[in-house]
Amino acid sequence: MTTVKYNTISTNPETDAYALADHIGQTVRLHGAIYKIRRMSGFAFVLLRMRDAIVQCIYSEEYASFPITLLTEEACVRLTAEVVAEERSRTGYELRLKQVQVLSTPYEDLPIVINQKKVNTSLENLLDYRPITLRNEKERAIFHIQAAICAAFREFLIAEHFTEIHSPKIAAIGAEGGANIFKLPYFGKEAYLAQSPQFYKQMMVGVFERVFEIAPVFRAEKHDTSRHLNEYTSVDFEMGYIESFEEIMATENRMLAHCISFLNEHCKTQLTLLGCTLPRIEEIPQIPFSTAKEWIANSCKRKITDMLDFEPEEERLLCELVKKETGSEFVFVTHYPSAKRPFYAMDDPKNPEETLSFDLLFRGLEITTGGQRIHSYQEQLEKLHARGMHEELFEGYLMLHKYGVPPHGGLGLGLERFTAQLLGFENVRSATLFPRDIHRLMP
Ligand code: AMO
Repeated sequence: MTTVKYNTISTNPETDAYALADHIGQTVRLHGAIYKIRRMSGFAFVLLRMRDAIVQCIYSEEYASFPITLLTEEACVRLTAEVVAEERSRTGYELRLKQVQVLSTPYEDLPIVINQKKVNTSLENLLDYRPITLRNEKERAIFHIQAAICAAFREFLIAEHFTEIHSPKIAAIGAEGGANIFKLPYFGKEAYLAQSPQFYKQMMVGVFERVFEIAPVFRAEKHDTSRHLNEYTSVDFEMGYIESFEEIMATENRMLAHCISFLNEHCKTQLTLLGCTLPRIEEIPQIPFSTAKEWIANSCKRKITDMLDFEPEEERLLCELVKKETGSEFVFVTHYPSAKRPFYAMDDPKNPEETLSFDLLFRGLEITTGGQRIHSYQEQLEKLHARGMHEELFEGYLMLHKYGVPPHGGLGLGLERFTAQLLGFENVRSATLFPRDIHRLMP
């Protein structure tokens, strides 16, 4: 596999905190925001929030050519400092401030304390003050990890010959069906916000064979739960010339394993800060939906109320059972009932009541849906008609089937859900930069 360098650390101490150790005995320039000033007797610790880390500087009148009163928390500064070897320091050096250029100072004091280890407040407050709470070291680490997850997926998919695409987010029809679609006035017509890139990624299989996209999608979910957002980032891929839908699961299995080793390599500091233990991924176990349903019902003495889908509690219980039995924190549930899957899902020729599709559950929550798609024009028309859908509306999409497309399939993974489960959060909003939910449109 080819490797793309991730966040390459240069040897420029002005921007790269990790390069400082190479400059012991020298005077360096640094820039960043003053994160915290801790006054001691006769000197002060000044924590500077740099692009990649928070570094501790020492202010003392003995070395500095400016008064400490010039420094205020959240001021953006350019500093000159001497890097002096210091055995007692964790880093092996201390940074003695010499000069400062104040580039900007905050207009007001912050309404919330952000420079403790953790922002000590409710999730609501954390989100209300997002532009500043994200500056907290731990909050920032979450999104550093999320960025690395995307970098890992990209690296893997590019190496596996997938081409990145950018499909429209304004569409004439919904791809996923159901009522959770946002309507949009569009120059005298009605348009919709894309629920997924489903149709476009399938169309692009006819062009590039293997494609992926990491982009926002929109769901008009009216319910207010810890796992639903109205806008989330979907990691989608679609691949042609598959021989079975198991190939899609195998590709996701490898993509996730690559992601975990990528995070272990590139995000140690952030993972430690967040106290996160990454899961081990070997071969992810698979279980058919109907077998899983019965297993949960029998083992947990529960009545099955919905034969077509899982209740959230059942997903949680299934993950517990799988972990106990196999040690895996992931499980693929396969062969979902046809009645519950979208019209593009391929039915199992051995049992048309079921589809060649799957969900991936991780630590009690669905993080991915995927499966094989119908590629025959006739078959697709029949399924549309059987569902009372109008083929005229799908003219653009059906060109795919009409003019030939290989057997294909793919998946969509919710980035925020995956991040939240990985980091052990109870609410998907904790892993969302600026969540959009039924109550929240700001900031
Ligand atoms: P589905 O609708 O199951 O499938 O969505 C795929 C994955 O997206 C995430 N997800 C959500 N995350 C946060 N808030 C939501 N409201 C939300 N809804 C879904 C979940 C889910 O597993 N086109 C298919 C995918 C495919 O078959 O390729 C689709 O969108 O993690």
